[in-house]
Amino acid sequence: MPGASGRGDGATAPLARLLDARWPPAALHEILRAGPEAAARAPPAAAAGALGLALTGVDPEGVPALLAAARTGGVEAAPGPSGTGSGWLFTGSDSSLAALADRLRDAPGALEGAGRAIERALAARGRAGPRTVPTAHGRLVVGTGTLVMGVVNVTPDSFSDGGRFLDAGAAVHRAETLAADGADLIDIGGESTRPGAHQVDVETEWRRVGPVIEGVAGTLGLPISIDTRHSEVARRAIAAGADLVNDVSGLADSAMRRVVAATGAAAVVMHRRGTPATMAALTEYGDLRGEVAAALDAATRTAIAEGVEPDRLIVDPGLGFAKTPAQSLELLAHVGELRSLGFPVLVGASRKSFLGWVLGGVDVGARETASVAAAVFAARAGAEIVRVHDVAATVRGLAGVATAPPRAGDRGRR
Ligand code: PMM
Repeated sequence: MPGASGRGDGATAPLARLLDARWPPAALHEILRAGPEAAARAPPAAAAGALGLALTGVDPEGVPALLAAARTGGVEAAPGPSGTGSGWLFTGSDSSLAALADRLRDAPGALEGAGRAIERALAARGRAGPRTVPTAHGRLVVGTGTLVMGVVNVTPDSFSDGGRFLDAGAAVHRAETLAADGADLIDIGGESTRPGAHQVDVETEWRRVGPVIEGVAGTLGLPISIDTRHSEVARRAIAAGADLVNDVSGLADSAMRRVVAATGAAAVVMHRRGTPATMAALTEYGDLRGEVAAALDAATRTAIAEGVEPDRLIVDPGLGFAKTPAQSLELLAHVGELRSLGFPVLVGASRKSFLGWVLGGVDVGARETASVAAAVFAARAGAEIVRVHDVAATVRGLAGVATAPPRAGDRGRR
């Protein structure tokens, strides 16, 4: 990702994240094993009481003034988990943290950004109701009930459905089935991202996805997402009717950022390290949640600095991409923390191997119930969009989740 490599606009800018301590990974482990009903009973995202806030990227010179500002307002401060000296944990009420943000705005230069970062996290916590994400040809409306993104992989080798929809007619039919099952948007991909998968060239990828996008755009009545890391595939897909770009490389390529900015496509910025061939060896993190959030923050800032409109961006922790099963579980348990970045959050847990691990080693065909439980849990935890293969079962599971007003009316259709 742009930020992960230190490139981009202010990769070390202060970042504040409201912590989500309600679901330790062990508790989530049990919820996923128990199934969707247990997930639907998990406490909702917004809880009352003292808040924990992690602040990273603070200039060390500003730390004495930062701690003094916290003490003045009755906010408890302790060194953060990264152990780098630049990470701090604050505990306080909503109002005392807001007052801290105010005080930091008046503090010397190094801390002004910290004040803005805290303000942004608090604003994201308080945000409720519908929000419009403009896309290349229409819009998505998030915040009126969790949106279900149905997956169509036009590949010979995806881990979950590889080879089933390689024929364009079968893939179009699959998209129509997912739409009839209640999908709110359809994600079409032509390159497998399974660990160890080989990369596909642009022409091969386009031969797979082009006819499918042409076959569904404008006829399904749903926004279409192109799952690609190739800017040229994204460009052609948008010209053929795709609305958003789902980029598992997190807009790492400047050409991709240019395509997104020029076309007005919405974009999913996913976190990963390396490539499918190398990612299994890139799972060392000092502060997993903090590093994933910081990389997504840096990637979105780079995109915005290059002309992508902020309200077109969606972030995704990238479960399974350079994460061990335990790390994917931890990110899912705390996925609501990513809302502090200020963008809608998308989660893709469906059929992934960490669910097989949670279930004691079952293969991909036996992960549907846990996949639905993961989607329901993600919705409870604050994700606005879930990316799934089993749309009908997910829609049924989500029907019992009160994240927002009932799923009715304008749910993102054009
Ligand atoms: N996972 C896969 C592919 N694309 N895109 C996003 N945004 N998030 C994900 O988690 C994600 C993705 C791998 O799953 P698949 O092979 O079943 O599509």
